[in-house]
Amino acid sequence: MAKKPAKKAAAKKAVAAKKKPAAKKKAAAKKKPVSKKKTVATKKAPVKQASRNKKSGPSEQTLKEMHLKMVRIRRFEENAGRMMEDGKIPGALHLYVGEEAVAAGVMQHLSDEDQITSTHRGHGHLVAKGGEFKPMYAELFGRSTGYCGGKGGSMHISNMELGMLGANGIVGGGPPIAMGAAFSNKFRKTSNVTVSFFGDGASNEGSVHEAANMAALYKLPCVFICENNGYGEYTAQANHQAIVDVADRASGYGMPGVIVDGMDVMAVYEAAGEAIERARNGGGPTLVECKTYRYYDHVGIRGMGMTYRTDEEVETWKKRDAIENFEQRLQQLGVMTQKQIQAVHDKVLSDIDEAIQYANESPYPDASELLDNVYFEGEG
Ligand SMILES: Cc1ncc(C[n+]2csc(CCOP(=O)(O)OP(=O)(O)O)c2C)c(N)n1
Ligand SMILES: [Mg+2]
Repeated sequence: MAKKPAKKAAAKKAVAAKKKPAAKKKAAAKKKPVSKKKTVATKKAPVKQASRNKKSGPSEQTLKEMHLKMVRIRRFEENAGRMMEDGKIPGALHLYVGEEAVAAGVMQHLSDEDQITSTHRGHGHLVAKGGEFKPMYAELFGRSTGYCGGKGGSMHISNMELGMLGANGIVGGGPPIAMGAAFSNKFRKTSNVTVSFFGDGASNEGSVHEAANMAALYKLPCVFICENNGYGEYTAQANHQAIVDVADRASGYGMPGVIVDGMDVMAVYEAAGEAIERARNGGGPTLVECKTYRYYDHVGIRGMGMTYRTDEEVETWKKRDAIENFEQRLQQLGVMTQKQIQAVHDKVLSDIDEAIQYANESPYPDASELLDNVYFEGEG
């Protein structure tokens, strides 16, 4: 894949975008699936093109684990979304369905000692990081047996033992936390890596630019994963930024940028693997942009009935479904049979039933615990 001066390309695109009449601009920016991985690099921050190395490719065990992670995320999410809309789960849930390959491919490289920061769309990140269904559902139900004792809920769920530094209701809130954790890892001379997930919308936030700038400056063991699903709430990417590829911004931070097909778990696994290895070995941060898509609305399954994207667009992306396509690939590779794949789905569904029952039967936190773990400065 050809290297290109990202700065020039971005500037050209910005000029081209200005010249286009609004209708044409919208049509041009219609969310299209990417089919190939591309590396963006500058003279200052060169990066080698990630190439498939068949000999050292993922083992059968790794492939099966990534498949399991994706199935666990999807089933967890579908059930959570339904329960939210049935009024059993309070608050708003932002579902990750469609984007599973990103979390599964990245997390496959991380141990519990490595940390992540998540987003408002964060259940998939925690599931892939090793989160268990029971304390996750209990947290969503607001019960004391949840990961945060029922006080965090969907958008503030965290678990330090798993290195999950937190989902975040503040768009762009995660990267500065990840940068700080990476600074701590470097300062303490650990070999841990911190990965920060954020969306295309979040990529416009000042907090993201500041975190990326400092991470590159100090060559921190940090990886920035932009989950570009083409929308920030109901605003298409073309209406919230003048660039098409968020990875173009990497050169401005002084780090390599990589674009990867976020619907292909193997591609994500490879690209994330290189970036994480570089970070672990003192090579500093990378911006990995995963082109992906959320199947459901911004919030929940039924959503709010906003007309901001076409059914055809959704269907086009669903044809590239990360799980279905990977399952076909697993069978072609002789790694799993259809029967074994079905058994994975069945087991995940029965684990979910058990976890929902557990969450339902768990108590709410006691009123006396209301101010536990609440930190404040000053008199009180
Ligand atoms: C600082 C801040 N601004 C605005 C919002 C409202 N908000 C919630 S989600 C969202 C869109 C985020 O888009 P993106 O980062 O692409 O993530 P996605 O929802 O697509 O996964 C916005 C604007 C917020 N929660 N925090
Ligand atoms: Mg988005």
